Amino acid sequence: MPLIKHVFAREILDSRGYPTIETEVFLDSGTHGKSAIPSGASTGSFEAVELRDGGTRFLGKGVLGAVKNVNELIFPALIGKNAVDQAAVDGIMIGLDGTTNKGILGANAILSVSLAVCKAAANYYRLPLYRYIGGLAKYKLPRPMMNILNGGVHADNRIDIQEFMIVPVKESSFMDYVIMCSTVYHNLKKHLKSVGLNSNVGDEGGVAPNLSSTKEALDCVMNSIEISGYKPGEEVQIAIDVAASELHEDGKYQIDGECKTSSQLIEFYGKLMDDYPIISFEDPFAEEDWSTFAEMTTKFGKRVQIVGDDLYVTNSKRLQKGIDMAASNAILIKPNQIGTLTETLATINLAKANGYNIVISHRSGETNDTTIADLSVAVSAEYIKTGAPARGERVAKYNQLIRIEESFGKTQNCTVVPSH
Ligand code: 2PG
Ligand code: MG
Repeated sequence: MPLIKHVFAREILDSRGYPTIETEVFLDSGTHGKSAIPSGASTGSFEAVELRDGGTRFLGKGVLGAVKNVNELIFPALIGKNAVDQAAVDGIMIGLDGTTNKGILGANAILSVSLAVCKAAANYYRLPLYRYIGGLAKYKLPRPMMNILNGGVHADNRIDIQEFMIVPVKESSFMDYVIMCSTVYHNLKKHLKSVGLNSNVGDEGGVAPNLSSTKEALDCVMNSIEISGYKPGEEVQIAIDVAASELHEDGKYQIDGECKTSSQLIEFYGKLMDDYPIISFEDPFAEEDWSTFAEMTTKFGKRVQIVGDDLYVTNSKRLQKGIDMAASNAILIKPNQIGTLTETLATINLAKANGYNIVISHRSGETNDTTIADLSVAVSAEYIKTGAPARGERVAKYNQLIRIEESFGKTQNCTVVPSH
């Protein structure tokens, strides 16, 4: 039984240049695991607490308090504990924190230990992380939802919708998905340059041109699919993350210079679906607009994927409410929204048991930690959303999936099966 010998956290930088926490766990066997925690910009209000120091250092975003909590409180509580018993390890930290939102120790502190313990235990058994988490399952690789055009709070332009993603349609190898998406991405950049628009990238590696409406953004994406030689709808589809909590004001939604009621917004989405091959709407409404989510799911749930991100915040209680109300048919999973691996897996299991699609997701502020790539395979998620095929911290996840796919060819019975 591998016992936890040492836990040590430090402050490092994330992809936006803000501090985040990195934690290393050492076992008595000499094996080791390391994790680094991402950070969101369009965060849901019901997410577990990301502990920041405040004050003036690092513009208040320091995480020395979270680091201290790991080194001085969590480490003593975990020393000598069995690293393989993930639920017990996570339970000890949840108990030590004692709040429902991990507000004392910080979800960033707790998750960093949770993931590093899991990685150390996987290393102890010399298992790939996905296999240690997933066990003897028959695995499939996720399909990428690649964010190629950024708006909302992830970019300094006038596009209201936060993410425009492309999704390969036909079942294929992960490498073929990557080739397809990367081709479209580069043609999008070329197209923007050719029409005199900026092709610099936003936080998640997607371009952030100065367009001013949803339609203009979608036309650009369609154009780049076509000039790449792919048929929109048949070979490449579109997914969007509206991140609508950011557009919600006094019960209405501000989009494309107009103020829309919830039902007008549903109508707007219906029109978008008629005009463009959109297969997935993430957070089409604000995080507390449950009834409109349910209305949209009743109306369009057979036709498209409706994904709850800020709506569920990877929290099984909120997901249960969504299931009871039939508020969506898919969930976005971000481990740092809830703060432990055990709770993340519980939410995934609940979603799967109720027929929801699983989309494993990065955050807009990332690190080179590739845990989500392994997690997506471990739970056979339908999709992974981890940004554009650009920027090291995004590409790190795609590259890890390329490696996993390669290892399947050599070692075992994986199949890549169609989703949704
Ligand atoms: C989202 C995410 C990731 P953030 O809204 O889905 O794309 O953004 O990490 O800023 O919450
Ligand atoms: Mg989102």
